[in-house]
Amino acid sequence: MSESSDYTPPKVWKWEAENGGPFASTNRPIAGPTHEKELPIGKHPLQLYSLGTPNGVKVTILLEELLALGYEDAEYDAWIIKIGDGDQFGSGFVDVNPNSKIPAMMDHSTNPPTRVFESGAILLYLAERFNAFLPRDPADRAECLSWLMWLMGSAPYLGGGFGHFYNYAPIKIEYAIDRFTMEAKRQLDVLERRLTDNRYLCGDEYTIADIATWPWYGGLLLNRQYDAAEFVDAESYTNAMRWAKEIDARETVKRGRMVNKHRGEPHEQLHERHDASDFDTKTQDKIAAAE
Ligand SMILES: N[C@@H](CCC(=O)N[C@@H](CS)C(=O)NCC(=O)O)C(=O)O
Repeated sequence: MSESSDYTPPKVWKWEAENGGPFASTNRPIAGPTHEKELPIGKHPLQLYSLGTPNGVKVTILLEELLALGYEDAEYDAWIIKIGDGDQFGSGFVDVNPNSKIPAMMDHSTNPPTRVFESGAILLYLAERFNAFLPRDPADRAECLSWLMWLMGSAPYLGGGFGHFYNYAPIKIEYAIDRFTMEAKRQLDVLERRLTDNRYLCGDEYTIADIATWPWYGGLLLNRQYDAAEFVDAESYTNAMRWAKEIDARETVKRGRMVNKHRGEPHEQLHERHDASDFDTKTQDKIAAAE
């Protein structure tokens, strides 16, 4: 391993605006709003403020799954929060999520309305509210929540660790890439072993644990994350790959992935969703054709 660092940390770290790498324009060492901005509220009880990232699509996939099962109360408005533009620091968004990260959700069917932030908490809230995608049997439920919490604890090593240093960081640091590739591959092996004897993470049932995990690790295996499938030898995780492809083929997953997506193929981008018909009429290709 190359040893090349002439950096000695100062006694007290100071914030220099340019030291945040590609996210320097939005990264800051303090919380709280930067500007006043109310959030819009649409016609449905569930108001989602999000973006089509792995954390965001966890929620839109679950909502589309619930709607496909016939839970009409799962209809939702999905508003786009452009984190590259700093929308997550608007006062209205910070009121819903003091941590200034997507996804965040308001449920206006309660009085007063209920705020929920952290994608895992949103999945659990919706699964409990609709009594779906979460096993009822206590032992199965414990297994499912264990995998959900595993994902919530593990994904930051994949995104903030591996993805950041392999893909986004302005310099390639061998030590950091080695450390986080080791961990990402260890996590993939955890999944591989679990999915060797189980169709889904919690057994035979497709649950919020799969819905939370698939956008991260399924995305990595299917080469949608960090262009790193070859680097991590995705094909060697045969059972995790079988699981990733099976979930990828669900129509609900295809729809969920389109919501609040503002990059990629125009026909896959539905910037905002306010009605089920928006998938047919408001994708970016349709909007461009109508102009
Ligand atoms: N643990 C959080 C993580 C959410 C998160 O990291 N969201 C990212 C996008 S995927 C974000 O909003 N980043 C904006 C920022 O850090 O300013 C969750 O699961 O909801």
